[in-house]
Amino acid sequence: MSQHTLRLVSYDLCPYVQRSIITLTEKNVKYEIEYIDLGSPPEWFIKRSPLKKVPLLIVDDKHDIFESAVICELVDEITPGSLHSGNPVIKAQHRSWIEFGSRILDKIGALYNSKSEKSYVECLKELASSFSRLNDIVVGPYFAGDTFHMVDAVYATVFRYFDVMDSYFTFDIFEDCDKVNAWRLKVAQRPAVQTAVLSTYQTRLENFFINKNSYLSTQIHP
Ligand SMILES: N[C@@H](CCC(=O)N[C@@H](CS)C(=O)NCC(=O)O)C(=O)O
Repeated sequence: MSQHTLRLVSYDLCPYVQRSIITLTEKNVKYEIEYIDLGSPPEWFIKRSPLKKVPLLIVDDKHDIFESAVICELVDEITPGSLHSGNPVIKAQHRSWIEFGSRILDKIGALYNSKSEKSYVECLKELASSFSRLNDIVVGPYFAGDTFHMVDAVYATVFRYFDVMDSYFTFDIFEDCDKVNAWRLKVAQRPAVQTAVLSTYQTRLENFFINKNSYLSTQIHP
């Protein structure tokens, strides 16, 4: 429940939008969603979004809130309960790993934009190393044990890429990461995670990869 009217301006493939949607759903918040075409964003969006990025949360028709971390924190604060630990140090630690998750998203972007096999393989190695590092810290079944936190929402959007990309790889990127792999499967079962994307997500993401004309595009055999 929230006393505010919330409108989430979104792009259907955006992982940062997804983490906002997961947070809104987990916190049982009523909101409207508006998808825009990022390739040709409407004029009103360019005016309202200083970084010209989604997600943008319009609160009470007048306050424009940008940056997914800020949006998620706001949604958490204006609703009962919290997706963070009550312990400030643990909360800070989760926020640190949320940053790490955003850097993994950067690496995923570098992967699907890589033009050469060499840089593609380099990105895959960096991703495998990030998951291996995560494996040392994950408690299981969720990041910090039995409770779903905001950090879990962030990684759910990271893992979703691999539901589509796994079939392009000749190896299992999670092979040596038993805890991360179990965590990945666990968050994928969460209803808020499942409903954070449209039913067309897989096909749209695959087409997005194909249109990149990158090394990854050549690995796709639909
Ligand atoms: N740091 C931002 C990243 C958001 C972001 O990169 N959004 C992408 C779509 S996934 C975007 O709007 N890109 C449009 C652009 O860069 O022009 C956040 O956490 O909200």
